[in-house]
Amino acid sequence: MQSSQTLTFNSSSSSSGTCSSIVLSSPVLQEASMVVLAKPSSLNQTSLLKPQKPTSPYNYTIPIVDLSDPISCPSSIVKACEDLGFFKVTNHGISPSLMSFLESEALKFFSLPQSHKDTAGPPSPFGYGNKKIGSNGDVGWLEYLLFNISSPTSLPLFLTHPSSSSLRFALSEYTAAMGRVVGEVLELMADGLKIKPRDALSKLVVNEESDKVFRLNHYPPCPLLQGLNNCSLTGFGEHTDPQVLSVLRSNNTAGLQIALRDGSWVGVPPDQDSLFINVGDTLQVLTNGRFKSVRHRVLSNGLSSRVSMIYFGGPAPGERLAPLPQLMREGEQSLYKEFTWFEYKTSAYKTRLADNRLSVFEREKKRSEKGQQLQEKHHQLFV
Ligand SMILES: O=C(O)CCC(=O)C(=O)O
Repeated sequence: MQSSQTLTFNSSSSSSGTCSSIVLSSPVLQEASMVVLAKPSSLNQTSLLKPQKPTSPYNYTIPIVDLSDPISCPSSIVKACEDLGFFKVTNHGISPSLMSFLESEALKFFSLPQSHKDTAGPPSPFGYGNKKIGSNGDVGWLEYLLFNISSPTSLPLFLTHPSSSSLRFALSEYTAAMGRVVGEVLELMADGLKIKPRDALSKLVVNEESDKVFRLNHYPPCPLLQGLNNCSLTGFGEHTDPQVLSVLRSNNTAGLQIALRDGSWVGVPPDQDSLFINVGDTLQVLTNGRFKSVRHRVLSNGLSSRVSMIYFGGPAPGERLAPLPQLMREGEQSLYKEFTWFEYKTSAYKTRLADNRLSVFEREKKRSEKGQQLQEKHHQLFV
């Protein structure tokens, strides 16, 4: 039987990263089915580590797209999106000093007293959040800042304070640069897909009205986990990103994992000089399922702090989402009902992180085809 490992903490605790109780059962700790490392916490405990699907046994190489090589870029982007929905980008032109400037400004914020940080929250949905992700019961061992960067007027109040001017400046420079990266990657993707015009995809996310969101995540160390074998924490539970594309940069602390098509998980070796691109649900729809949004999660070993910054490129709220006609083969039917980005976001906010949010937008036809396939399989097996 697979060993179960559970870590619980008091999610109402005011100091971030404070484990009030750890409950573990691992191969090492089988005899003690419950090891309480600290005072049991109140009723408000949340399990952060559930038995996870095993990680892939073989060494998987994350596809790399070298943006300085315009000849191979378009096809390698398309291949990575078809195979995995995920790739690493090198030679992206973002200066390392800009990336580390924002990282250090983020860390300055996260090292402020908890009471101070709390004034920038709770995230509804934007602002400072601590352990709770969304409003449907998801939790993780992290704290974060979530920004709506579509309009300068929607920045949270604390950022307008003079003491936040460096963070504000770093954010504005970095997110502008990320907007350019998203636009460039989507144009190269259009080249690779051989669709015209070149901005067929990029125009969705670079408009004034496009829905651009930015997130700074801080996964603090958890000293209570140190020295415990085979134990890790759910920093951010498995999910897909709803938008078109997300661009992630992290410090050199590991933790990010992606799911392969067979459902197994592989760790993404951290690389603070590179950017990582996730295909989002919207791009899956635009390509009629040719690209799949990548399921990912963060598991941390609690030893060192991880900082990640993610730019989410989404369409304008009223944008109707449907497969691009340029990508449809003759007679090909859309796998999805038509919906707007606003409708999708509204629906996504009501779901849990791990839910397949696109399923309610899939067309009946697909379901009945699936049903037919199942019936045929059943027939072959039993008749
Ligand atoms: O922190 C990371 O590396 C990934 C976080 C993530 O997936 C998210 O914020 O949506």
